[in-house]
Amino acid sequence: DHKLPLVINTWPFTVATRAAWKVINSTSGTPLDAVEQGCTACEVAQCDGTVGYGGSPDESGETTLDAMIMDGTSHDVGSVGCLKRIKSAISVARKVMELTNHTLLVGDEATRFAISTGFKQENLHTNKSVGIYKSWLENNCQPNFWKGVTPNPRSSCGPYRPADTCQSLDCKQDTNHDVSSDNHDTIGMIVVDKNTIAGGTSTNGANHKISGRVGDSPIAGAGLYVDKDIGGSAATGDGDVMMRFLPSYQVVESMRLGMSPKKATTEAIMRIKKYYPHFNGALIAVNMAGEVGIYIHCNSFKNHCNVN
Ligand code: SD4
Repeated sequence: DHKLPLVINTWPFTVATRAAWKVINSTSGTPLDAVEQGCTACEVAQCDGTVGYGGSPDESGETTLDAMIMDGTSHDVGSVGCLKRIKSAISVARKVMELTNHTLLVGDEATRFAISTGFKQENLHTNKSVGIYKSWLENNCQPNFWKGVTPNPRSSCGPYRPADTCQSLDCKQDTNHDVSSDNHDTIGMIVVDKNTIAGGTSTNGANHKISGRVGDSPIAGAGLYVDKDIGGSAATGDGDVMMRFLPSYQVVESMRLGMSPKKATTEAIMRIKKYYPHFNGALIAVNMAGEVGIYIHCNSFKNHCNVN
């Protein structure tokens, strides 16, 4: 017996869940408002250092943000990728959805759009992000996202060492990504009430990404997908790998064919695992009856595996 309304999100980001719940439980609250407020709470709280400002500096030391919001009734989507110098990524995404005919704006131009709609431009650095960046520079700039040796005119370190000479275990996996349970947490949130469904994502991406990198979180069908006739799904984890499979769309389509949320998330993860056995990632899903399913692929996400 599942009760609506319902809020689910990735990770134990209860500050976000509570903020969304407060909105959806009020008389005028809509799932879209709840998603925006929920993800905003995480951006303000800098959940796990991987949502909002002050986390995951890229190769040049800058924090950039990815976010998306989707309306399951109209099928409207608004997204920002590699958003710079603006803290409220999910709210800018909502402005993209509501004020424009576009779906995704990126980089400095997304910043310009945000400023034109009233957002404040701010530095996203914190002492913590500067510290993470400095220690990375001091540790020979281990190239997280390059395949092999790369002369590096792009940042102040380099030339890079080849990935296979590094000592860490991660280097021996199929991807060079710096993935640990501390470095890959997106908020993906879905809110369902008896009328409709909405979803959102927000993240500062991956530590030491190549400047300009956009992950899965702002890509419809990859980081998130919602459909009022079926339900919704959201992803967290190694977005560079996961976005190749549009897993959130896959989950919703599997549920459309009759799979439970649990089975659909399991199946979508298995498709990725077949090609990338060591990737880190998880999917959450809910159908319009309020039935929930999640599947976590355990690698460095292993601390979270007991919920499978
Ligand atoms: C990304 N998927 O940018 C995001 C990060 C993440 O759990 O979800 N971490 O690749």
